[in-house]
Amino acid sequence: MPSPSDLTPWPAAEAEAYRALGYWTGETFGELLTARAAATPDAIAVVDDRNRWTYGELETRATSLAAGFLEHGIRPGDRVLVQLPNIAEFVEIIFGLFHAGALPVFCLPAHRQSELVPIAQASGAVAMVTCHHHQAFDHAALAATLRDKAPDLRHLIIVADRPGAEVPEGMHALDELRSGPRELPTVRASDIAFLQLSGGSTGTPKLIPRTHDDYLYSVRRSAELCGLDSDSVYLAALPVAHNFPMSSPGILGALYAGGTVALAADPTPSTAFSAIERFSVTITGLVPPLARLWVERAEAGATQDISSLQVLLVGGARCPDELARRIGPALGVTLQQVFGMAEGLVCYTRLDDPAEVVLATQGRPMSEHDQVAVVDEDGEPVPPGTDGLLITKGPYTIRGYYRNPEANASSFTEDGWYRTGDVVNLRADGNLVVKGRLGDRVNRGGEKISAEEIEAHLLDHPLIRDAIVVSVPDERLGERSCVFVLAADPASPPALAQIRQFVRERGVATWKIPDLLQVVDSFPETGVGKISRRSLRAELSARAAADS
Ligand code: OOB
Repeated sequence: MPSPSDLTPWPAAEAEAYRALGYWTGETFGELLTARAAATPDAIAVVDDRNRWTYGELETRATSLAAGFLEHGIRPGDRVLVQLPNIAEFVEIIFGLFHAGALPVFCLPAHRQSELVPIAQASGAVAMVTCHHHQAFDHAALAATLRDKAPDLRHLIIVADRPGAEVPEGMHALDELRSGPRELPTVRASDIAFLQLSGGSTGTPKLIPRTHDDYLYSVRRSAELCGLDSDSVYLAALPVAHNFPMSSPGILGALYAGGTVALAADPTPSTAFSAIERFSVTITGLVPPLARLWVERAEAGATQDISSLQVLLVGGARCPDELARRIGPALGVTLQQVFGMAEGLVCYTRLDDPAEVVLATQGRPMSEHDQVAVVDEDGEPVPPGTDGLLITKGPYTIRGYYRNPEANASSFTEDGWYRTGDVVNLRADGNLVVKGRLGDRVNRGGEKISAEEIEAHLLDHPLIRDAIVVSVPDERLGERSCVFVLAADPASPPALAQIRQFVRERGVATWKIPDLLQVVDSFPETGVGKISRRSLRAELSARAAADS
């Protein structure tokens, strides 16, 4: 079982208040599915290219998997890495784990060894559920490598490429696990339900423990604010394990509302528009670069009928105002901006907000009991209407990372506020405008890159003496990554293709591979005796932005 220190609790008085307000209801995700399956067993819960399951079927499948997980020695409280593409099995698997009281650790399909080894180690995961192949990548082989490097990782469970297809020796096919009914453990809603990953963290991964109580509240509130009901069909176009398609309002919001979850194999307009047409999708969520692709395709005249789509959420990175204005007319939808983070706080524009608010702000906190404050670098409040750093606490924002006291010391104030690192402007009407970020993170179209992580890899390259990674504005992605390099031998500087290949071979997620390279003779002086990489990054970033 996880030790209590795995979860930094909310102060007792606040926890009591959230219960008294009816925010934390004591219901678990497993109980939610059981209740929905009892109420509307024949309603369609999940559809993808190959499957179509009712709530009754989903519940049967999930309880059967839960029995199998328990029979294979996965115990309540155990952590289980889940790395899957957008397939219906993702839903039955996570509910199987919820029913078994085990904790999914949500990994993304693009994660590779360099992300997954530290995640496996930090979470102490005993099992991994993954697919065999996806987009020409052998995930089962990756899982085998992880098993060699993470001693606790004992069970590898594989979703076979086709039903009945072979999986590598020493691994279990998911279908083998399905087992008869069995008594399931009692799960407490105040316990951790799963671990999410913080975007762009480095070193010991920042694992985010979310409880059933707090997360289900955020799901319920999101479903309300995004207008979900039992007729809603939510399309998971973004990678489904990410917090945004999971809960804003996401697949969990759709299931909470008794609606349908549809999964698209990828978010490109051709695949996703076909899914919208086929499954009569009513709502989905996208990062801005994808929203732009969809808008461009629709403006050019799409062949598919996407008229069922009513609401498009856009978030994960700042949506340019110009793009925001085109979304409604091009796609025939109501735009809803969302500014959220896996640590908790989620802000939405409301469906009935005036156009100015929807087009130019990232909305306001979803809970009346979210506390937000805008402060300077010393933690002092800035004058109203001035840009500053956003800090927050509330009924679904964590008070600490999982087993990571170091990150807790820097990311939380002594009185429990989470330092988002985002620079925002809080308008008089309560809506936030996101202006940027403090620190060393590139937000590449919603995918976060830690500058420090990539620099550490680059410093191992024989042709590189020193390297600094900065973000450069990019019309499509919002930001891209640029590496400034001091060559080990100025006569033979590295080429971009070489460093891209080097970083790829380090086994990092594809979006982290540097986009641009600038070889320089020296880094700018910071004016302080000690070299501050942070101020160097700021300076190089400004220079790269001016050049681009
Ligand atoms: C979402 O979650 P994460 O954990 O991958 O990233 C959170 C960070 C925020 O701190 C902020 O820097 C950035 O992503 N961000 C935005 C934004 N939404 C997120 N920056 C500007 N404008 C926005 N609308 O990205 C996430 C989680 C739940 C819902 C939506 C996004």
